[in-house]
Amino acid sequence: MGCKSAPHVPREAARRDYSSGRARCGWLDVSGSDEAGMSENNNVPPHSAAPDRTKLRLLCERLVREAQQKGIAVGELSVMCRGRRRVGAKGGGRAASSPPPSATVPSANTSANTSARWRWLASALVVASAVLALQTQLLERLRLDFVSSKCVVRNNYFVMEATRLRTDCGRVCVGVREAAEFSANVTRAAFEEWAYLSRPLVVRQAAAHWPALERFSLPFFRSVYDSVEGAYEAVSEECQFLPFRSEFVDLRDALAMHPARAARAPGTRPWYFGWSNCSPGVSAIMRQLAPRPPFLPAGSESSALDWIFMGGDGAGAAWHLDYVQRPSWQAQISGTKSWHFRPVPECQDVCQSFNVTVEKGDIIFVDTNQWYHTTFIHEGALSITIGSEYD
Ligand SMILES: O=C(O)CCC(=O)C(=O)O
Repeated sequence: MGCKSAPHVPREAARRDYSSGRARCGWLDVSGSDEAGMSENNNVPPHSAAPDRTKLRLLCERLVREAQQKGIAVGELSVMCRGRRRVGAKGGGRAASSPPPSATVPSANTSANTSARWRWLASALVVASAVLALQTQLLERLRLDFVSSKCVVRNNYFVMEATRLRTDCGRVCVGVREAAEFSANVTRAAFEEWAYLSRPLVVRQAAAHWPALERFSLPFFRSVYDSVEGAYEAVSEECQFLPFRSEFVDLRDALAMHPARAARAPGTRPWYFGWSNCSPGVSAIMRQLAPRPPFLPAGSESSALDWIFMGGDGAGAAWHLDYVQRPSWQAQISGTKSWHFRPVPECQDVCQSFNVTVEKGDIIFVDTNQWYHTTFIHEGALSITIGSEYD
């Protein structure tokens, strides 16, 4: 019928119309969405005040006339019209014998409304089930947390600070301006006098002969954890992994870092992390290479838990106070690290801050429950330490 396709018809509508052949133009005309086309092709004034029925009757008469001129039977025309109607009424089509177009508009609207309502209902259902699933997951996590937690109130700094025992400043820090220093040949008796005073001590070169100095490295720890069955799981399930400022999610992730980054090649991101080891298999290997300091008081080793810290250079652990059971020792296996100590708040008026630097082979003793502390790794070799608590 020679209708122009309307430039604003969306691509999808246009495609549908092309696929339905002749029906496309008639549908556009009858719906009145292409008034220019109707005016041009059907001689019905574009802004006629004539009611829809009159317009349609005129259109029908013209159609029938044209059909007759072309030798098309009225019945055939009616079949053609039926085809056309199906296209226009997509989603709620009616046969040609149904009421005139003006009457089909509300019906199309009704079915459009109904399907919109169904769509809305379906979306609401999807959102509701997603919220429900999330809630169930959260509740399950809370339940597991509660069941698996050994504490009624979970640890956090406010709770721990509020419940920590006040420090006896006179015993721990009054008059302390530096770490006490001993040489590697310190006797057990001499050391014992200082061991529980909660004052930082360094025994210089006490670990200098440990095989760990030759063996400990990131690839070494990776091969040990890779080879001992359940070693990574023991750390993640029963021990602690401290990523500090790195992005590592657990020990496996940290030990699997790219070799260039592990070697701290220029342009790679710096890293520092620590973990406690709960794998007896790994502990047995490490203990052969890093035995306990021989001058520790007899029977003072009830903790089987070793802590390893490695990385550098730059910041190590941030300022913190620990809430552990006992004082700790830490052997510097490689690299150089400075410790900064600050008295706890109740002692700040009578005690002072100070630093100490430990070198490869030194062992430091710190009551980390009594001194705020932070660490800094010096440039040069990677810092690797191993340590434990003692009592
Ligand atoms: O070795 C380090 O860098 C941190 C150690 C520490 O903060 C600790 O043992 O509490």
